[in-house]
Amino acid sequence: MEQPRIGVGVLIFRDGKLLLGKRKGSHGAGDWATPGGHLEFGETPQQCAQREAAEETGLLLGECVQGPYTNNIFCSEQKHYVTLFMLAFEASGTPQRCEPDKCEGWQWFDPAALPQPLFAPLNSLRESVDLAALSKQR
Ligand code: 8DG
Ligand code: MG
Ligand code: MG
Repeated sequence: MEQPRIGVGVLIFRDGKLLLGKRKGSHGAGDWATPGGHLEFGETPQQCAQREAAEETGLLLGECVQGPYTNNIFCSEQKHYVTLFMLAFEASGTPQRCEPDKCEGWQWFDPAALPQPLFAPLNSLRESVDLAALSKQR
């Protein structure tokens, strides 16, 4: 059994909409998730958010705001993640599918009308906080 790991999920808002992509090729395939990934040695959560957003979408993020965290155990995969969510209200560029083997494509969604199914950390987040309120927290 692996040790718990730290994931960073990036909530990128533009005109009140949230950027999500459909996961592919890894646990949570078919689920809608934010850009994100593993916190690497020596990184701050903000640096991780900016790096993952750039790697996965090509978007260049401005300053990020610390958001809530979630705790998720993926039983069938024997994985345990604590996800630190970071909020970004400034992102320049148009989202690109930079990792076509990992994502089926990016789309903007109204936080009040998110698609299903959601990746477990995002689903937990939605159960614990009001995403529409977060989207106005700039
Ligand atoms: P990396 O090797 O580039 O760091 O990771 P990745 O290839 O981008 O993998 P990922 O599956 O997108 O993200 C790594 C892990 O981070 C993933 O296995 C689970 C965890 N993770 C969370 N929450 C979130 C989230 O909201 N979005 C994303 N994309 N990953 C998350 O715990
Ligand atoms: Mg990722
Ligand atoms: Mg990544």
